[in-house]
Amino acid sequence: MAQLTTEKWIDEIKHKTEKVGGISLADASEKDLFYAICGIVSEEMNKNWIDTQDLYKQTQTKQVYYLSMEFLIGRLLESNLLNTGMLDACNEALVKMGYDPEKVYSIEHDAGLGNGGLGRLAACFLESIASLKFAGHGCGIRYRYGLFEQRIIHGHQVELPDYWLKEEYPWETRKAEEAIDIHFGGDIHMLKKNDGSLEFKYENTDKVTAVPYDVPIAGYQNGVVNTLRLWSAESNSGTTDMMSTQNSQYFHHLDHKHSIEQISGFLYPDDSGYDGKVLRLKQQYFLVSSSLKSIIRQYKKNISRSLIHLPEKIVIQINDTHPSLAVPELMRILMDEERFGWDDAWEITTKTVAYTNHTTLSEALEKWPQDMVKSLLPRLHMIINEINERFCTEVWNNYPELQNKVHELAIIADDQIHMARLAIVGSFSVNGVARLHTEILKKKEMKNFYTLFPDRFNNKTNGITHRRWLLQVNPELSSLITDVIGPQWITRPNQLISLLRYSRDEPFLDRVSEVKLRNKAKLANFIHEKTGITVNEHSIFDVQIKRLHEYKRQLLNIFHVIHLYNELKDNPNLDITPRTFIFGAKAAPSYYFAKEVIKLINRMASIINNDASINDKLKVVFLENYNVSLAEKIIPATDISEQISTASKEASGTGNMKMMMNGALTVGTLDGANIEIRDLVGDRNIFIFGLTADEVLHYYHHGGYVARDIYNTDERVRRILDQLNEGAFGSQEIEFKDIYYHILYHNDPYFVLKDFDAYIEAHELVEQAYRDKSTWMNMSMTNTAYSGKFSSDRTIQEYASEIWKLKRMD
Ligand code: 26V
Repeated sequence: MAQLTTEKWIDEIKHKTEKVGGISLADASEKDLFYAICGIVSEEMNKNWIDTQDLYKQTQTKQVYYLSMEFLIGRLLESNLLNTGMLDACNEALVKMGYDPEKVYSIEHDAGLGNGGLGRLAACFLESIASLKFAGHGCGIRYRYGLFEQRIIHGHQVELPDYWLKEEYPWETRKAEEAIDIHFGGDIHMLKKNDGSLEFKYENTDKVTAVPYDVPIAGYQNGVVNTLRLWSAESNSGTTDMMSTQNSQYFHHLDHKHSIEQISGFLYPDDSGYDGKVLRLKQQYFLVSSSLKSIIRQYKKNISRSLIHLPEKIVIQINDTHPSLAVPELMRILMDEERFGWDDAWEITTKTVAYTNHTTLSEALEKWPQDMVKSLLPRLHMIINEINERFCTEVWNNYPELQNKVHELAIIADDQIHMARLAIVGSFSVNGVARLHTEILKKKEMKNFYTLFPDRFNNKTNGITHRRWLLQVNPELSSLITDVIGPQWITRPNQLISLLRYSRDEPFLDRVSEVKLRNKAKLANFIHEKTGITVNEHSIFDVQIKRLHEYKRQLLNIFHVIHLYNELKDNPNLDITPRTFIFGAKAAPSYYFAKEVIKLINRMASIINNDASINDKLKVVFLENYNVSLAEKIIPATDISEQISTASKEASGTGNMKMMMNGALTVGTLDGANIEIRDLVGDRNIFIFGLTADEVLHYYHHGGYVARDIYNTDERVRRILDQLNEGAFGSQEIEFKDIYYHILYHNDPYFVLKDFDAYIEAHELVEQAYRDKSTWMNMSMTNTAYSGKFSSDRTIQEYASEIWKLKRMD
């Protein structure tokens, strides 16, 4: 891409603010500069955007569409500058003009269109797809409200709406002329035609207009610009036409308009518990129908009028079951609109759709009540019924050994539609997101389906874009890396392995450790600014940042903190390395227990941070409103990465990869991708503790764990639980009693007490290791060196060659 010099940048910024914004540079605010720079970058990307799409058209190359209810993209300005090769010059220009680039970039409101790992993965994938020159695009929803903004008030989580579109969003282009009509409800009439075929007519449907807003996704300095298409729900009858009608009609019309706009109104904030809300089902169909229709429209325009060869040119990857209505919707389009018979339509559909599973937690598995689907999507309901009938018959006739399992396999059972089963039956690929997770799917959770379709199942261990999560967020470490191994790692992340040659090079490690210290000092400043808490940058920064969920066991972490606090109260002279425990976590608004844990963390923070006798040996910080931008500040400053889920529960984890890449050491269970991290770095370079997945699953199936036994025998545990029960940390005695009861009377379903001892021991090893700086830095560098495997470039390369069958565009 054209390189602007620093001087040229200053001219361009001046031109944009004055000529386009109508403000003289002298009066321009940081916000004015932000929009001016976005304009310059957009112009630069637009040229390539058009060329890229032209190229795809001309070459008729196969394209992947990644359908996802979530794209957690965060801010885009800095990454767009980086990927267009303009970051350094822009930074220099801003500094020359007397501005702090970071301040200017932070004007951008995070696009928080996701809950957590699943949504951030989708964003990392888009970056890698473009950087590897694959023809691939995202399809999602342009929610007017993203994930709620979290405030901590008196230690409690309070949710505020995230109206991220309050100010103009500089990266989107509204494509009104490409709008699509979506139909809900209505009556279906079946007509028998002369040739014996059936025709389905829909009447009295509710029509919703889906308007696309396109966001460009730039590859890393390669001229590729792909598209993230976000759909917005609009009602197409104008309000002004209604002004003259009767009052009551007018209000009815407004109501109707409002209910349509609600479809893309807000992102559901719950990434744990499935909840059969009709609006969520509407959102899913809205995404699926508008995306498929627009994909097919383009296919017809650019490739062929007939869809018979669709699977050769198009692949649709569905991100969890949320877009799994893609299966019956594609069937509907092929049969009712394109006039294919069932068998051909089924063949095309099941060769086009591929499904990724992201969780085995039973409470997150989607099931929709049949009645709800029937009234909202009558034609899809008929098709799902037919898929189910045919599938069950096939199992019954051809798999005698599964005859007694038909109820567990059936897509419709007990009046519910099981979306994971629909997705498996209707697609050609089913993948898990880390080795252990895929094994659990095959051997346990989806065992019967694996018997039926062994070739469909495959693993694609997650990854993260190292360009954002190392190069962009940790520029100083990145430039040290480039100094010793050259810049090729930016496009060939496996080359980070060459860092092993420097993992005992003391002068190099000293420089790396100085960078870490500066990153920590910077985070310490930020913490002070935001919370008033003073933290020591020489303390161990021990970090747990992720959604708050029982299975992720923030409770185990805070029990460790309470334990250390108790020890220090007993023995104030205890010689421990100072620690700063940093938490960031949002709880689903309706998740009572998760909110209790947030309260407990905040309460311990205020007790410990204000206890002079602790002498600054312990600090606890809860940073509110954890999001992508906050993660970018915390990760480069992390020493210890807490990945302590109950084994078998965390499908993969991706925060673990981000922190490892930035030189943090993992304290973790043998769960998700932690196992693959351990396999690479070896036991010496990671702190593994606790039950294995097999042990956890064994307890679930056969019993044998009694939490109270641990309470009775481990006095450290008893002390903590008694403190909670007796109100030692509560402002009233009753506070935190529920945690006590939950653990002892529900028998500690996530094995917090069971793993407590091993966890404490792991942290004692952390403490010892930290005392020997050169060992620590060697371990840290070893982690960075092996982290190349966890680049999403590797993951995407695997999807592309093993599932999508795409070739790079070079
Ligand atoms: C479920 C629901 C249900 C109700 C409404 C909203 C909603 C949103 C998301 C989900 C599914 C959550 C599944 C998920 O996020 N899984 C995470 O995926 C990551 C990427 O593969 C993986 O690293 C994490 O381990 C896994 O928990």
